[in-house]
Amino acid sequence: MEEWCKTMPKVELHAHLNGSIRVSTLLELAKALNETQKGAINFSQMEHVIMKYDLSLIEVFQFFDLIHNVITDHNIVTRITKEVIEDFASDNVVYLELRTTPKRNDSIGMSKRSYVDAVIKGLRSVSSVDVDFIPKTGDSKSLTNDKCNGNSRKRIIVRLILSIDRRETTEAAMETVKLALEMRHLGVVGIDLSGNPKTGEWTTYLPALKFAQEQGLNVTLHCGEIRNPKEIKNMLEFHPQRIGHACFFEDEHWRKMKSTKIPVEICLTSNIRTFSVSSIEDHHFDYLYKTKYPLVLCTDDTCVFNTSLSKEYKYAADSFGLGRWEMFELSRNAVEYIFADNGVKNYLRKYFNSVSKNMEV
Ligand code: 6MZ
Repeated sequence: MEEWCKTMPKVELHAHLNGSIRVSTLLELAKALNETQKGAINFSQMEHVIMKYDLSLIEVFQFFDLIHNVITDHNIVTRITKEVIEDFASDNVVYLELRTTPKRNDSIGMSKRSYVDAVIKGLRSVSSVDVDFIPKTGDSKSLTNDKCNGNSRKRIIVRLILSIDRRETTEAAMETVKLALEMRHLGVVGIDLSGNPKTGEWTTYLPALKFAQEQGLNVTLHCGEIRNPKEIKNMLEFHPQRIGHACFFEDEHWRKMKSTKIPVEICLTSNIRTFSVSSIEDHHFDYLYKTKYPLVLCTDDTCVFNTSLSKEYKYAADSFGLGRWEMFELSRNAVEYIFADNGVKNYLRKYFNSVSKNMEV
């Protein structure tokens, strides 16, 4: 079944760049850093979090700090991006919205802009697969179906979402939104609010998030990753274009969701491993799926949670009794919730249609 899930075309809408770093690259970079700067990395802590199966949210965020420590120059950002794209493409992800927090680090001459430039360089440097990340003018009219085009090379369409970390200031968040607006022609399609849900107040970012929406950027919020009914209610009233997780929703939140139909990015392994949902049988995927609520299966952080999108589909199939056809439809439906323009959407709809005729479902 996992092999079949791998061959199925998939759409990934909730993947954090640095949480998806290859484990081998992380270890290699950590070793190199320790050689040049003795004690820069706490290896035993790193091994502990890599090997540990269940990670509390606190440990997950310690893990991110460790990953961020190895990013000591722009070339490393470029390399991580290139490898992450290659990994998603080899898992047959045909459309990927990759999110990352633009980082400013004066000690290494990195600005938020130069960080995102390094990400874009990573997209350009992939050679094993065609990476389509520049939006076509005129609503992506020139995106053509590979088969019609006689082009047999594998292709992945990538769009970027810039994240705001809940540790940042209002001004830093606004800088990220302005950067996203300036980089729309390079495939930036949205803004995400993420980071440790126990940190800060989301209202700190409201001016930046409102500005983003007013300017036509899509907004997705990490929402309900911990119990915080008031924050969940206020976030839903803001009406983001999508939300991630939705683990601690109460009846009043689901009632609101029923009328707004905000699509939910579901990350099964992440939610189970961080104890945000007590058991897979209790996961809200079941309720949302049965009520035909708009949802999309995603990975969150392939490195941190040792997963892939194929594994997430298999996990859903095993846990909730989905057959091949149901999984294919789940994957196809995700196209409706992407942030890219209608040209890309139409291309993907046609692509899924053509594949459905040849896939054994
Ligand atoms: C909240 C998360 C997250 O931005 O450096 N991030 N935020 N909840 C999660 N679920 C467990 N997983 C990842 O990728 C890593 C950053 O993404 C956010 C955190 O801010 C983390 O530092 P980038 O590419």
